Amino acid sequence: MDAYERITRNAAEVVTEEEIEALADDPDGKRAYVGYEPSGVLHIGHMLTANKLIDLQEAGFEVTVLLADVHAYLNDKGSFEEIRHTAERMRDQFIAYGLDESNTQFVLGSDFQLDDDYTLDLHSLELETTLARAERAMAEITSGDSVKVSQAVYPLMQALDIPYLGVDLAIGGMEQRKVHMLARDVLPSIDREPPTSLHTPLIADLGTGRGKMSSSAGVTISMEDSRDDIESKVNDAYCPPTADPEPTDDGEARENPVLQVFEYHVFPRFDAVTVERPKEYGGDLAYEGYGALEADLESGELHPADAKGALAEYLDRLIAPGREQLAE
Ligand code: IYR
Repeated sequence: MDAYERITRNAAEVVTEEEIEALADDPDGKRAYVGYEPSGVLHIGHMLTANKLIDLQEAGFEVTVLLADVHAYLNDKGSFEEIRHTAERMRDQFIAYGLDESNTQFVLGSDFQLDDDYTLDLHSLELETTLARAERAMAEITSGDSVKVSQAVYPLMQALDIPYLGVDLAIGGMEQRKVHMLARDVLPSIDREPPTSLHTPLIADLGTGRGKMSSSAGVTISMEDSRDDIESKVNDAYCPPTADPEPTDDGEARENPVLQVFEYHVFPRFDAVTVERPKEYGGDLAYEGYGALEADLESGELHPADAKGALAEYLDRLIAPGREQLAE
């Protein structure tokens, strides 16, 4: 796999292709980053962007993980003290999950976001941005009904993080795309380059295949889950024998979350996947790529129950090192 393919595989969107091609031509020493509001326990949402960071490390990038404590505070996630404490626990879990420790820089937002220069640049961006635009950028990040001033400041700080961290590429889930588009528009007003970004897809709720899997609602997988927890959540998952399920009766789109987790979590991290089956049901199946597994589920060769059994096994292998870390 060449560098461009590795950098862009499984991405929902890159902005722009030409800019990513230029980075892929000479990735050594280039820097990519993701920011996370500290939340204590890594869950499948963090793991999706972390997989992309691992791809980027394999392609030669250096990686920064921003533990966005000030952002979490602005997004009403608790007292600053609590958030700080939580941030400290996350670092080791990322390493246990598979980020290359020698090549990952962990930065707390508060290490640079409270400096004078940053604050003045932030105020310049505030002057350049309407409240309506800031609010739109945050639509998929915040959940509260009323918009606070803090939530208008938040995306501008996220934009400013990019030049202050000196990164060449910003990574995030699709819910971050409007913040990155805002960053492209406003950073030139303070003589900074419009940033390049790459967005990972959103995975549907494991239980229903609707909406997006999140840590706050519905069924998700976290590093706190025991093997039994994983098995029971995966066993109860929505998994029709197709990658393209019918919408619900009320017209809501549905995905197959079991296939999505195979595609975005399992295959990027394992060279081959074996589905164990008793001899009388045809014996084990081996897959070297996601496409063949999807095709077998659709044709009926692979039964959803057997796919789920394998999914639980591989998810457990991904999560076990972090779970042990948490237990210490
Ligand atoms: N908005 C992210 C957190 C975040 C991401 C980046 I990239 C930053 O520079 C700062 C914060 C979230 O929703 O978790």
